[in-house]
Amino acid sequence: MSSTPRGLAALAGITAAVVAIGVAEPVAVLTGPRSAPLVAVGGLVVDVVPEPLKQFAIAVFGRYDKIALLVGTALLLAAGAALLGLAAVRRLWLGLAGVAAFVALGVAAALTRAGADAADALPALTGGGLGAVTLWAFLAGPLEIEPWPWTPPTPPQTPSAGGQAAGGVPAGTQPGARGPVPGAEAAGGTSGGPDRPASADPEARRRFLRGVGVLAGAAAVTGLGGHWLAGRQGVSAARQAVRLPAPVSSAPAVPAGADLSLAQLAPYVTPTSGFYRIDTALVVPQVDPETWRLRVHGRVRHPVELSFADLLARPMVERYVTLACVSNEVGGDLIGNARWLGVPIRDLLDEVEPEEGADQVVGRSVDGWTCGTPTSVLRDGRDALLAVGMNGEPLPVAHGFPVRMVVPGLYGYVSACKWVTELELSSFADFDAYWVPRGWSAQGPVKTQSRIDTPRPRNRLAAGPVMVAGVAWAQHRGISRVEVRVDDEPWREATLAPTVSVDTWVQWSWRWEASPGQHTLQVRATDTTGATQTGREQPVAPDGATGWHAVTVTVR
Ligand SMILES: Nc1nc2c(c(=O)[nH]1)N[C@H]1C(S)=C(S)[C@@H](COP(=O)(O)O)O[C@H]1N2
Ligand SMILES: [Mo]
Repeated sequence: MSSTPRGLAALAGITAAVVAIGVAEPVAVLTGPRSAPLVAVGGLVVDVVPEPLKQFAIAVFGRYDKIALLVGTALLLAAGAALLGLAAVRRLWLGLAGVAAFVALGVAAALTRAGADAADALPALTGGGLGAVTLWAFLAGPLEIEPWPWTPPTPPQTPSAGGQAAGGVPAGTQPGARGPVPGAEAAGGTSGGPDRPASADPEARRRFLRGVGVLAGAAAVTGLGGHWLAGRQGVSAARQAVRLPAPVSSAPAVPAGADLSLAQLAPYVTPTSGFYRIDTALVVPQVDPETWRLRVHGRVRHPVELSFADLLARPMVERYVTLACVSNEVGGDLIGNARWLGVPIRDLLDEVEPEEGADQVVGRSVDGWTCGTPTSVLRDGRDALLAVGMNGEPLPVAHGFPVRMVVPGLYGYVSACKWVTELELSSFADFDAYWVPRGWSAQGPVKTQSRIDTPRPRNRLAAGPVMVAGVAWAQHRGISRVEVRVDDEPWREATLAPTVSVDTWVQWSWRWEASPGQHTLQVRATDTTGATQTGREQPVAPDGATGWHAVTVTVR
């Protein structure tokens, strides 16, 4: 029966952890969602886990990698808490030292987040404090369970003696057994010994389980309540109140025929709701436009600081730009095309006058994430924007509300800073942005790529004419040709749909006379510099995948 008290001890540890997390949540309503221990520790994990592991997580969990991380952190915490309970039932101080270690981890994680201040330690400290009290209550206090293992074996008891008639002190308790008394330890491993069945003290057991239920329930209520309150602190109301100004220069109209409107083909303009999302933020930063500031500073002659109103008062342009992620695999969907409204970054840089040699503009997000963009790219005339609008609406919170960067021709990790609050003029020699020390290239021009959207690998095709179609992109260079190949036949030129500009992807199509059997379709694109997409296969790290997208189908 010794497994029963062990189970109870583990349960005590887990309950203490639930109390700690549940108490920390409402405290984090005051100090900010990123100071909540689970989120803070998860964020620390995101920043420190080796890149291959992160790639593995993204590959395995895909869009759910963040949820997987939080669930994983919670499961590890639960396992650690169970072990703590087991340790604490023999040596209370061991359990409390373990709680202190967890608290130290939570505090360290919260304090090392960008922009953290001392108050961010509060959720972990309060949670840990009440977690420790919980552990004590179960193992030495009012909710006490029998220490394990029991030494020396207690003789069988009469029901009257086994209850807790004696003022809450469970009968049979061995005070020494839970203190740092050598005898208790010597008795370890007596699982075969004459343990007293836990059922001999059903009242103590019931009291214990009632304690677990009440505490875990109360923790769930405060935890969920805190979480709900934190959600109400979001900026969705502020976002809805934003009135976007009209652009002085509108986006060109999408030409008729730019969208072939085929069922499986990505639409020319990606609906905002379906736009991919990539960032390191475990909780989406909630940035109040009232208090938002943009500092343009560093190696400049005239640093400036702008409010959101200042930004909205500047001349705005609206442009279609296709944004792509460097982590997009060949054939992948981490790419989308939207209509962005924003202030040209070029004009701002002209005003602050970057110093000679300041060849990198570091975009810094409120959460500390950074990207490094070549100053020359931002000033070469392309439509690099501080964007406030996406597809005619204020930026969605997850896509960077209130302000983000969008730079045609560069992967997002070197250019598309969401929740941006600083543009710091620096140099590539002096500063490495977030992904660079993690093994990614400091320079991230988008590689010429193409994708087959229809047919799809599992489509059943009938012999005869089949519309093969997809998208191709080489932002800011533009696509001049797309070719398709069936098996080892010669490459055939596809038809390019019209497009708005060289800064967006283009749809392509090709009519295939399909014959029965299994066939592999391949696609490759050529940009306007005349360079044809390489067929050499390279992984996404360090600067973007290469290779030809291939789709194998069966025709009947
Ligand atoms: N603050 C912040 N901005 C960020 C990132 C990030 O992790 N944090 N990720 C970048 C990357 S890697 C990409 S591909 C784009 C994706 O933008 P989206 O989520 O709006 O599609 O955002 C960029 N901006
Ligand atoms: Mo990305």
